Amino acid sequence: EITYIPGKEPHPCEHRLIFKNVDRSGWDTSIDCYLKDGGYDQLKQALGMEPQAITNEVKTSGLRGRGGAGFPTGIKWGFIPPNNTKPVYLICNCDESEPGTFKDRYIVHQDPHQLIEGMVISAFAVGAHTAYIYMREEFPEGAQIMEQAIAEAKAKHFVGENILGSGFNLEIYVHRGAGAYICGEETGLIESLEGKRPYPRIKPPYFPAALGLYMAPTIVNNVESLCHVKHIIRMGGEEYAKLGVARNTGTRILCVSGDVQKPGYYEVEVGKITMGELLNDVCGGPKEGRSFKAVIPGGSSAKIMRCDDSYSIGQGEDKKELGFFDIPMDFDTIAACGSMAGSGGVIVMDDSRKMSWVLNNLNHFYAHESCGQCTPCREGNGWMKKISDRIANGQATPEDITTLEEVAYQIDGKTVCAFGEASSWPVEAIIDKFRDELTSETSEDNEFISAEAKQQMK
Ligand code: L3W
Repeated sequence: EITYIPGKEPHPCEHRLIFKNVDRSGWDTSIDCYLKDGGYDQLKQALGMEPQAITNEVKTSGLRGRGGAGFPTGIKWGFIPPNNTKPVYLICNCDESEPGTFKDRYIVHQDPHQLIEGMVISAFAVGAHTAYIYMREEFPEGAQIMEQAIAEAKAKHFVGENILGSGFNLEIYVHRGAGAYICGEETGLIESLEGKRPYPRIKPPYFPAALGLYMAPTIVNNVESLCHVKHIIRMGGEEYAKLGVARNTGTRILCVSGDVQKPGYYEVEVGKITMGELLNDVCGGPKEGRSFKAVIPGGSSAKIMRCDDSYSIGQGEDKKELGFFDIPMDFDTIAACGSMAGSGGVIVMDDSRKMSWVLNNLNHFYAHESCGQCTPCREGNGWMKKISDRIANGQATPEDITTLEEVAYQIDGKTVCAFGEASSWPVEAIIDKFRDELTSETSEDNEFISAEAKQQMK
């Protein structure tokens, strides 16, 4: 029987695949510990399969990427050109930087061999002989743990040349980033890995699966996604697909932060739990004397949702109205409600939070992290920060809100990468949902704004 560190036991609503060994008592990151738990058994199983059969299992499983976009993993693997003659690369995106997201770090820190096993199976499936773990700069200990785990796995022939006598070779390297959010964007990451400034590349037309690292086919997957592959092999794609709901299969780790009694990470079946069950039952409800005001459901780039709103989803006979707390936590429903499930970071705000502060906090982050390649993003995020500074400091006029909204829409859809949307969506949504509150913090006759400045603003 598995026991957990007292006080860190999973909630009964959880279904742990990936986090099974996280916070488990007597568990450590050594390979001996991992092997005692059936570690690398799925690698042995996978090496006896045809690579295409592994990809087919992943397609059947319905696994969708856990990094943010929710793109089907098996389909992505299938984009490697069939007539390819170049080396294929596998990259594990461990740049986990989306505010509100803190799951991949626990996999790395507490169960590194699960990630290595998932990576070797995935590399075998896509025909990669070189794999990189792009590790966020702020995870120095994670990099050490992974290096150590790779060395242990190599010593036991799970990584390296002729893995377990199969004839399959794979080297895995840990590459540390330098502390930039944009390096989590897959093409920025690839540029950084090539030793360049991480300016994202234009996609389409060329996605990394066709032209990626060194202009060769490259599969970039999130840490959690790669770990799921091991479980898909263990269970079979069809069984795995029975977890979760249609088109939103398996489990995923939700990271809940902010104004709840019990913030933390919770691995649940996708779509089997509603927002209300997550926040009230699993996370213990709002803090003493407070009520829930707003939630960002999928990392800071996802659009904010009001807890007192209802959401109309579906069409025709399937059309229905959902109260906020009745929204199931799956990719498609959250998207239909106008936001996104993203990277699983659920940020909760209660009635003590001022939206001008939330807006300002986010704008500071994105203005700091814009890589500066595209003018609308580089300049626009600076403007948005300055305007929201004024709103947060009570130095804004109502017109500032209109200008801020216009700037956001001038960024949205006009940049090389998704950072444009990631930074403008939060602003658009906060203004859309909380315009009255923001406006109430402004004044036509704001004493802090000189007549000259007011004239300039016009
Ligand atoms: C080949 C095609 N490949 C799509 C691949 C593409 C990528 C994946 C998803 O942004 C999300 C975003 C942010 N041929 C393809 C194809 N692909 N069509 O599928 O692609 P895409 O463009 O939908 O998304 P993306 O640019 O990868 C990622 C959200 O993430 N986000 C979160 C970031 C934070 C973390 C973290 O901290 N862990 O991930 C922030 O912006 O909103 O929706 O692989 O190549 N025809």
